[in-house]
Amino acid sequence: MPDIEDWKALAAKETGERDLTWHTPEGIAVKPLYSAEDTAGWDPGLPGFAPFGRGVKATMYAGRPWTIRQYAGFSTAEESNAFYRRNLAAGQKGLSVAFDLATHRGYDSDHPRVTGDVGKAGVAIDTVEDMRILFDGIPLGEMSVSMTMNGAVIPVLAFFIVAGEEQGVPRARLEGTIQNDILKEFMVRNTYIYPPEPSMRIVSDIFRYTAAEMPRFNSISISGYHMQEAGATQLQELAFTIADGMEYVRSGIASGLDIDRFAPRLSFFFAIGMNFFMEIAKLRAARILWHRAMTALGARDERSKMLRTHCQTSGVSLTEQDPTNNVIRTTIEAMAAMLGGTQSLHTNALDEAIALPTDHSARIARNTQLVLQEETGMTRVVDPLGGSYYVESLTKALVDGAWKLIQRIEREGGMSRAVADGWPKAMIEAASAARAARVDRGEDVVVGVNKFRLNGEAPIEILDVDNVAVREAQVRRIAAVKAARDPEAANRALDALREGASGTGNLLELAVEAARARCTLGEISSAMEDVFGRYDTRPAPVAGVYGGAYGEDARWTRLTGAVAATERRLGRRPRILIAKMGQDGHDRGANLVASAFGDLGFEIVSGPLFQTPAETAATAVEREVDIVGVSSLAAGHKTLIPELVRCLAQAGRADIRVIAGGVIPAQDYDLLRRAGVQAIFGPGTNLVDAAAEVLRLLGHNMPPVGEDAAE
Ligand code: MLC
Ligand code: 5AD
Repeated sequence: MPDIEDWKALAAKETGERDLTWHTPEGIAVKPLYSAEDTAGWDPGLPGFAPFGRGVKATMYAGRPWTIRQYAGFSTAEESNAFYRRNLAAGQKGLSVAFDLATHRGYDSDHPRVTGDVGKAGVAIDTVEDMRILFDGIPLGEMSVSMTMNGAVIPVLAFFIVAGEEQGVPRARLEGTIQNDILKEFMVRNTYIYPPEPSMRIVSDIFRYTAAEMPRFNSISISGYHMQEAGATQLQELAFTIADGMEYVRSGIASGLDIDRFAPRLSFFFAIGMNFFMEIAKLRAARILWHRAMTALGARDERSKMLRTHCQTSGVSLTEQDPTNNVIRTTIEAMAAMLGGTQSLHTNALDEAIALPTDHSARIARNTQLVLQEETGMTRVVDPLGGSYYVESLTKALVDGAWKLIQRIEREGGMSRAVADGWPKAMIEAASAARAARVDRGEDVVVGVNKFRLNGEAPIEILDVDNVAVREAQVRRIAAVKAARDPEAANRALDALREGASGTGNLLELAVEAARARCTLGEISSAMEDVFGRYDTRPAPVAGVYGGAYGEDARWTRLTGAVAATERRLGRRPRILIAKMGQDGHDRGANLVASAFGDLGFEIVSGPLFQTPAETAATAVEREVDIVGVSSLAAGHKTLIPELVRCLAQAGRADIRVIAGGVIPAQDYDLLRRAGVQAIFGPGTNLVDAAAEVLRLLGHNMPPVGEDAAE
């Protein structure tokens, strides 16, 4: 019988001693072969039994397949409702609501800060009436509904409860999940409203209310998804998510709740990217880690220790270029989610890098799951990869690696503290910059982007929401709701909420009263803001990681030389304002550009989040920048960027150049160019190419793109 030493000898002959070890971004050394000796002493156990590595149910999909739960929402409640109904008729099993960014940030659609955002990245919800329309004809006693809401979680959950009530469904029968995960908002997603402390109180108030009143409702969806989207490695995603979960449990206990009263209804949410086996192992490791953490925190009920999760295939792995490749990527990721044992899944649409899904792209995304469930036989066996030497080894490596990171967090005072200190975010941003450099340098291949790229592509059909029309419709409905309500009852409810916020009243309970009295989302949010204040942060891009990856690279050196030449000509370093406008808090792209350009020698002004075009123009003028680079990921670009150009002209500074980057469909390039935008960089842009283009705009004599690279 040949043994592993024989294999090594044979392998060395095949490769001439080449080292085939793959060092993953997680810091795991993946060998080309795994065998029994890698899993010696490791027992994965059985599904349905502690510590649940192989799954939380004994029969898993053989007993009941995962929930096909597509995340969706756009425009008005009417349009989204019609979309949900079409999808449910075509095989979708659960709902998952995407709200627009105005709603996320606690603004009614008629607020002047949100003109670019209404109805764009999700559905606009201002009042109970909108919520009723959203679920019209969808029986809330039978359909489980997830709502991705964190900032304005109190009014949104209150509207949902009252909409159910008015459908004749008592809250005790409502099934679903509220995201309610504020810690990761401060770390990566940025749709917070209030400072961290009152935000954590809101989470506990929701635990308390749902534990008492809504036994079938999951009170939180502790989310790693957005960390991976922001560039985290799978190990970071895993560790920070479990550590977030532990922090929430502690804050629930601190608010006086018994752990086993609320912990069985905590749920999780992970991203599933392209490292197939790592993702499968991540879900298995997550369950083992949660079981361990909850045992340590004193849970006795086994259900408190069961990690149940939703997964979404990775948005950031998808490309604008050659977008049909996205169908392939999403299929592979969906398989990893299922082989990892997810409870619920969203598969992304092929137009992910450009716009929200159309009926057509949403159908392909949904059918990916239907085909996996109905045609492959893969659901018939529980944890079919259990016992795989490689998968079990990876699972163990992730458990050990993540536990170490979790222990560091715990030693330093828990996740709230770590988030306030900012090191997890910085760690994620460093991983993100390193990944961007690997892709830009061609070390990590992205098919159709940095290898096998097509020459010239026709734009695909996309969904475009007319936010002006949506806003007008919402403004009319807000006015009608306000006209029909009893103003005194509304005021009383808002006063009670304000009082509860300064004292110890349950905020959700008080908001349910306000929702019944037809107070709007903006009114409920600002009543709490009166007491809590609104939270603000400033981006702090990392330095040295992106540039560090280039070392002595010839093209990099030419570009830093060009920046230095521009500096001599201008008499100071070229200065760029990296701007975020509207309620779009996606700052990964902005921070990446800031770190890469900073490493090249540009002077970076990182603008605050959530600016109006007038505020951004004022910053540009005040800081005397040469260029404003607008990063837009939430579809506000057609409204906000032309407005910025107008504001700069009004200030007499039409000479400050405006460039744009992010999720901007090719269909909109003409409109932006006509408005005065001088360069547009879509998803997948090589940052060194972009910097060359910017230097050209600043009058440096750079060879055209492509030629400077080939010099
Ligand atoms: C399941 N069940 C079984 C079974 N499998 N019973 C017997 N045998 C089996 N094999 C039972 C369960 O116990 C449960 O009943 C019921 O069936 C439903 O199964 P589930 O596994 O709980 O599934 P589901 O209801 O879909 O809940 C999944 C969840 C939940 C727990 C992960 O939290 C959820 O739906 N999350 C979705 C979150 C989401 O959509 N997020 C979108 C984020 S997008 P019982 O009675 O035990 O409950 C985003 C993007 C952005 O964030 O940034 O905007
Ligand atoms: N509809 C569908 N999918 C959405 N996503 C975000 N908003 C919507 C929406 N309104 C998905 C995208 C994105 C991830 C965060 O969630 O896939 O990358």
